[in-house]
Amino acid sequence: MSTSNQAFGGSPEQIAVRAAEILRENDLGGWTKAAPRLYPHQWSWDSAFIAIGLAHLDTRRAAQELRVLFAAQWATGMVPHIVFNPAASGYFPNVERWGTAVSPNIPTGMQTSGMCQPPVHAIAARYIWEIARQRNEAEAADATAFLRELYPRLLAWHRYLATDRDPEQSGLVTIYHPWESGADNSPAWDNALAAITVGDLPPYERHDLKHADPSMRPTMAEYDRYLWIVEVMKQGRYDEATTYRTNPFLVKGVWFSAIFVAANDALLEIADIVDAPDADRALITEWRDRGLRGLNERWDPTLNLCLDYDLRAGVPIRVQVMGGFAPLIAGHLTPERRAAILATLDSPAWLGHPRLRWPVPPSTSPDDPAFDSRRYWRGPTWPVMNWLFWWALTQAGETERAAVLRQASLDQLADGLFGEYYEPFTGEPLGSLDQSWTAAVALDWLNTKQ
Ligand code: 2M8
Repeated sequence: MSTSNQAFGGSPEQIAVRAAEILRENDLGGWTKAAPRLYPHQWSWDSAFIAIGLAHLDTRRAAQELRVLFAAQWATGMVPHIVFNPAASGYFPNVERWGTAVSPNIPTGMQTSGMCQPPVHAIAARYIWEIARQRNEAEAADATAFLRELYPRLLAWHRYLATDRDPEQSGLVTIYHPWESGADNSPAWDNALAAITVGDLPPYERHDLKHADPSMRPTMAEYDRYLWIVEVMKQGRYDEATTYRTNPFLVKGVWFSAIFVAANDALLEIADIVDAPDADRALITEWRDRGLRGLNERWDPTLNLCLDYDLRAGVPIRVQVMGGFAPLIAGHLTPERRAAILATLDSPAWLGHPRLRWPVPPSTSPDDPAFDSRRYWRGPTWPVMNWLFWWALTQAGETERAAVLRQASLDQLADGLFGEYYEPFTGEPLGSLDQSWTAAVALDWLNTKQ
């Protein structure tokens, strides 16, 4: 791991070389740990981004990343958010604390958490195939075979999200836990967490505080609630219907749902490549269109952002967080919505903020009262999220904006430290260094022309 950036000039070539090295260092043979020490296991959405970066080094190895993850898919179709490495210790909650062995749905012999993360996987699988096709015929043939193999699993994963996680058929995915959002301590979850009464919680020791500065991590009050939700889910044997009835945290997550829309578009393309039945295509189209309608209903014309919805409290969550840009990620923008969302993005509350070190989106707007420039998902900028914005802008044909964002993101990474997240005003790298998904997205930017 680099502890100093003194010998690092920050040229694109140097960034690419170091990014590839990090992915190699964090490679545990067919799968990649999310970070050298803080995250020693395989995380679901990290893996998808990692596969996108790996594809530029070795498309077969990239495919293997997703193959290993999907081997832990539950019988319900859920792809768990952590696949534990039995050889690693030092992360909490560990598999014993999760107690997922109580579920009849976990695959035999697997050690996983009992919840999920945003479904970037179909986007990643589609990406691998595209890159393989540009390489040579042998790689393209292997990538097509890989898509054939993964397609039924991707379909089951999406079916799970569209049914078990949306019994209301609202088009929006219900999340059971802030960890499922990926943006763990976002201010979006503050009220929903505050409303939770923590019951009889077995004692615990946090390991994350040994590997990261506690002032940047979620608070103890948040952790108590994170672990209490896990207790409740465990008591219900991770049964979906039970969780829906008993879970103290039940939120329609717009960022998650938007990624699901984009992933359904990718899955439609995969369905074409693998000659899937027309009935599948009709189903996936229905999920996608329902998602777009659901997001549309959560648009807030006063904030010009899309808002999460707290199902327990029955209220929209009025905060200015990155998730509000969900319609941009989902795509299929009407001219009015495009204009509105880009105006928000350019405004002083976001990319136009005068104090930003680089014009990359902070996880929470500096204008929001809950903004905290150093604490995790409450303000810092996340290179991997820059990538999602860049990708969505590219998909939307906003090539100039995408190019500016790509360059700003690479400027941010010129320190060679590959931070998990960055202080938006000073550009200081924070959290874990040599974070895998940061290295992965750098590789993608440096191998893409725009
Ligand atoms: C963070 O989440 C984990 C829990 O899942 C943690 O804080 O221990 C989040 O940033 C999440 O989005 C990410 O997938 C994970 C690994 O990078 O770390």
